[in-house]
Amino acid sequence: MRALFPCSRNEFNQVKASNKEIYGSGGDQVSATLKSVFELALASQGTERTAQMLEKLAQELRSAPRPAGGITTPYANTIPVEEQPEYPGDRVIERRIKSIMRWNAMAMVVKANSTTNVGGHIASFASSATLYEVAQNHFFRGASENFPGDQVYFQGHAAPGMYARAYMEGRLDEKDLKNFRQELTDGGGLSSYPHPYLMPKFWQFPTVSMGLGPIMSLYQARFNRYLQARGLVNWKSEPKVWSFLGDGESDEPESLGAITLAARENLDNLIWVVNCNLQRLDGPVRGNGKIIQELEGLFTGAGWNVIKVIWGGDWDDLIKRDKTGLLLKRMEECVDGDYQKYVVEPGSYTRKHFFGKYPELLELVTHLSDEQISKLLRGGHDVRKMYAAYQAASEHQGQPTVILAKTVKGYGLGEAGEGKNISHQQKKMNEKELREFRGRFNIPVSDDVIAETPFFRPAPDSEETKYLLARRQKLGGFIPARIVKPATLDVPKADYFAEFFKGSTAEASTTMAFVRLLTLMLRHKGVGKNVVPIIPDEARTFGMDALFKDVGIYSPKGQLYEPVDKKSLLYYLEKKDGQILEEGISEAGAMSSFVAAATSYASHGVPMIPFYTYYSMFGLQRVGDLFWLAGDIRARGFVLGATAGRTTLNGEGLQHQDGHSLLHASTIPTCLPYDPAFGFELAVIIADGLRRMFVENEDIYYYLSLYNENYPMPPMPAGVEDGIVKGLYRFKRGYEGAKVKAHIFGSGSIMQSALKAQAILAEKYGVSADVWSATSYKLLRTDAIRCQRWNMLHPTQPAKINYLESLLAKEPGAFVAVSDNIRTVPDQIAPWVPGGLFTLGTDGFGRSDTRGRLRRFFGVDAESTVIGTLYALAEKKLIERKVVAQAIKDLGVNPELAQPQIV
Ligand SMILES: Cc1ncc(C[n+]2csc(CCOP(=O)(O)OP(=O)(O)O)c2C)c(N)n1
Ligand SMILES: [Mg+2]
Repeated sequence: MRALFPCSRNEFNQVKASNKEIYGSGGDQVSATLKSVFELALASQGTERTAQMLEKLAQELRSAPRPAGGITTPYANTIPVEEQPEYPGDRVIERRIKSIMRWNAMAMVVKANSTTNVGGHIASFASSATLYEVAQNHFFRGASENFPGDQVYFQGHAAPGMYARAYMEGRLDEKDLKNFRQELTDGGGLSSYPHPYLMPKFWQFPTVSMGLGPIMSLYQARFNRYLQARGLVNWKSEPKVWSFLGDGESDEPESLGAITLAARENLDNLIWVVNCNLQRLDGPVRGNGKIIQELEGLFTGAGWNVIKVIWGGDWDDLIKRDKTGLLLKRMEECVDGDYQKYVVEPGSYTRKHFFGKYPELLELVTHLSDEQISKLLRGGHDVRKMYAAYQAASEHQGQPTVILAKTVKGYGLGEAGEGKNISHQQKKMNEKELREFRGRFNIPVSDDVIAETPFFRPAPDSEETKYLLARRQKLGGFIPARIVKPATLDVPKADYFAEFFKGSTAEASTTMAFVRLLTLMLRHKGVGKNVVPIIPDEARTFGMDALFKDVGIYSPKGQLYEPVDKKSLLYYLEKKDGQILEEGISEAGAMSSFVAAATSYASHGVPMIPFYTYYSMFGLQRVGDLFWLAGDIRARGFVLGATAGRTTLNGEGLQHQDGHSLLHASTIPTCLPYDPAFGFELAVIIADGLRRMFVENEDIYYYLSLYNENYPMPPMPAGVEDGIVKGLYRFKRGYEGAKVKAHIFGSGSIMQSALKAQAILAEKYGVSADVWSATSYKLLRTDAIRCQRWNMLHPTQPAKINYLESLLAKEPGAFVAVSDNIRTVPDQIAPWVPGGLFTLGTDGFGRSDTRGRLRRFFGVDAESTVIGTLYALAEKKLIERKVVAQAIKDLGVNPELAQPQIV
């Protein structure tokens, strides 16, 4: 105290006593004491020094342990001017480069929309150009020997800016830019947003579905730690994962839903940059509040290192000269709606309404013209401020960092769309607006061609091009770039799973079969270490808990406690190099981990084999967008929807009983959905998947339904492997010599109904039914569609026969499908089944009851299958209708049973 304040303890106590009167006693005594210290500091040290001391204390406060919850600091830059490092780049050249990029990014969108209506965005990149350029010139590290490169998640709507840079780098040419969003034109153009599926050498991470970029980047950073902890990589330095997101994007639950994980696991390899241009698509993000403050509170509470970059260097002098504290007060008072207004109104407005609120503040800006006031930079447009933030973030240890950078949406577009509510959708500019833009950024485009918005690229030997290339060369190469080094795995062939081909009389479910298969995979000498079991808090449900002890649960902290079940053989083991990713109750998080593991072959040149097993109802239906993204990002791996089947999973009722995931999975172009009925089918499918993905390097992934119904697992009939993989094979023929023939397609657990129906039909109705296992309706359909299209376009050539036709063309009788999924799943193949397909399925909401009652209710039990088959035969006039009526009576089926499907 003495050292700081040249006052006696007596003097201090006097001030303290008077403050105590104001603040009262008890808890408030602390406030009184703080206030006393503050007043004395102010009196003895002056405003400036006191402010510095307070800032230091605020910094300490930020890193102090605290309970979860929001905490904010003043609406000021986190990094004080004194701690701002020298800018290492050539600001003049960098500005010229950036200006050219601004022009080309804008021109690309305007040009495309002058002749088409393909859309595009100008305002997002206009606001974030500095955020990217500082990182491109000084931070993003490209891949090099023993270093996979920093992983950067670019904000999807800023894609034109990334193309504009790649154009200047010489990676894209004018034709590419001209065909922005015209991928089917003239040999192909650039994809609208980051899509690795469409531009596999350029984009690494799809981001444009808001919220998915942030959550994936977080789990990517964690997966990088996992790979290191398990000794699967040995990098010379650790890559940083950068994620750029919009402030509006932070509204998505996925964006913020997992941020505590990043802090808990000390992911200091993760840097998020939130482009706080205060606007989203329709209008302000938080017109009545401050998004930066709100996010600061959330991230600080979650344990992140928060760096606010609010004010550009132009403000430093004003802040310094403000001895009253009124400037900060005014900054705090204004809401984001006000700040947006200051962008669209002239400087005179800001003078009057922002500074003019207090005469002292007006004084502060008397030396500035209105024009200068209107140009006072925001932090996110100031390269020195951004550099300081990136530098601090890169060096920060022990916590992930979020940089909250304040910018202007549509920066530089002026009247055409700077800070306006319509800015997001601005994609056209008239000649006057183009001239203004050109003037503001000094682009050498002449008046006579400006209306055509020509692209401008400095010559290869220009200062700009040389500078730009030298910077990227120094940093290891271009970003974004998706460089996939060829790598294959020595995966097991089908015979490794021979035990499944023998079958077993002991009852088992396909889930149990899968767990056994996964155990075999984990024990495999060649690729066991590449297996990544991922589970969102459901291992016990699936009988996978034995794996906890076998291979351990990944935890960067190891296990700091003794697990309650330590005495049991299979206790809950967490360890630093654990193999299982136990994600807790976060399907979005688990799916993000799946994506990280499933793209490890591309990101790191280390193929991994993820098996993500989850409660099927909470997968495609809940986080379907991430499944879609897994296709785009070229994921390779297995997802397993366990507890599948609207009637097989009984008891759990409406919200749990899944009968439609297979249909959802069918909509994803690179996903192969399978519905195996038996252990041997599972083994054949997985062995084939391993070969296709990790030997043939196909960019596909698998979705398999797993069920929890126990029944004897039969041995594999001879020669069915090809049919299993293609989607249909004859599992069990009906008896020979019958007059009436039928065919029942079963799949998954409901195969049991098909087999029982086969026996009843033979015994009671003299019908010989062949039972087929339909392992994948989607694959059958895809094959049929492919042939159909070819035939349509080659009408004079011999028609191609699809797989289904080749199997069924000569089969007599009626065809019936029975499924534990909605009818649309089997109906996918109906057009190609000779004489049509009669389908039984589980349309409608599930109910809690026994399996038997549920199957009767939905009409997919053995008896209903018999009736369905007889009906299909009667429809074809192969039997008489009265046989069906008799069967309904014989089998005790109530014909007036309520229909489960509503509307
Ligand atoms: C999941 C999802 N919902 C909606 C959209 C449509 N959309 C595209 S951009 C946008 C606004 C973006 O605002 P912000 O995140 O603040 O980005 P900015 O362009 O302002 O940087 C919206 C709603 C989307 N791409 N993804
Ligand atoms: Mg925004």
